[in-house]
Amino acid sequence: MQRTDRLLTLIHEMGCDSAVITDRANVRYLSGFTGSAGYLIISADEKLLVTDFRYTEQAAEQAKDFEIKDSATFKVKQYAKKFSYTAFEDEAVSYKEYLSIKKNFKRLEPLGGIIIKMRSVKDKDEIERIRIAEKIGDEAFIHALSVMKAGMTELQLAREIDFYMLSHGAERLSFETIAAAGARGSMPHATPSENVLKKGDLVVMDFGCVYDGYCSDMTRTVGIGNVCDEFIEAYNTVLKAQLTALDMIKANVNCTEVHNAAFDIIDSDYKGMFGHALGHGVGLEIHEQPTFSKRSDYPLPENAVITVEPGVYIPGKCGVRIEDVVVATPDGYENLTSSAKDLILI
Ligand SMILES: [Mn+2]
Repeated sequence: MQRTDRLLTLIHEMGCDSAVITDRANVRYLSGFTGSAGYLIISADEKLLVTDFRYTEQAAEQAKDFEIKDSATFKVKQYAKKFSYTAFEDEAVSYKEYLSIKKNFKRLEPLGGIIIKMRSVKDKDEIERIRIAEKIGDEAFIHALSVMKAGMTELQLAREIDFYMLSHGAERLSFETIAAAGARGSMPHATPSENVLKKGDLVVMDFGCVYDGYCSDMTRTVGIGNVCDEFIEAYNTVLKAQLTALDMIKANVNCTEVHNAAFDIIDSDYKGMFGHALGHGVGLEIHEQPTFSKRSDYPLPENAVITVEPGVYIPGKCGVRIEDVVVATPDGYENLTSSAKDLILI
């Protein structure tokens, strides 16, 4: 069934006869339109995409199932008179947007996480795009290994990874690349700095790119020269946690149980040093549903695409994180990340 038809079924169950969709990723998901301004009005009778002069031509090309309206001339309030209850994206509108929606539609009902939930299950085309994006990341990692050396800065390393991805098919980065060496690695989201890579450092690299709208995400941790036994032990603990979690993954496994399995392995040796969720969905956005966390007490949907990224963060010393992206299948998972995971020493 088409995505808009599935949405219609769900909003009818809520007692709504229409939906107004303003979130950019959701607009793209439902219509195919990639422009930065535009919203959808969906009902059983008609599917409209309202955008402005800059995008009307593009919208007509991309959103073939939608009738395109120019916001300069389209009278929303007039049009919306025929609706009784309209679902709106309570989790994705600003207060200003809310006021404008409220002015134009008679009665509103919150849509909640309905579209986010739809998006948590990927179709073949979506998985294929993430696969390509992840492959660009894998290749960027090989490139990073070839240029990494003591004396270069985190910023130089990050820009090498970025430029590689952007010049090998990526349309943009999924998020600002993380490259954190030595003690800076203990900040899970360290932004790259002028800090210089030194012999004995562990270097955490977390990066991803977007291919045809879909995000990739991966993390590897690499040693410069010989690293001390303490760091190697930390690395092996995180690797063990990741492999244990991966082993558990298949459709319908409880998401919190997967998180806890990895968490317990790290926390028993490194109390309080793995403080984030084990994984998050990826898709049109870098952080989507489902998640592997303390609070994700629900079954993992088949064809969810999700990261598995345990880490350990030892203040003043180092950080280790290893992250793959997998697709949940009935019997297990497909790993979309193919980079090596045994500790690499440069
Ligand atoms: Mn991630």
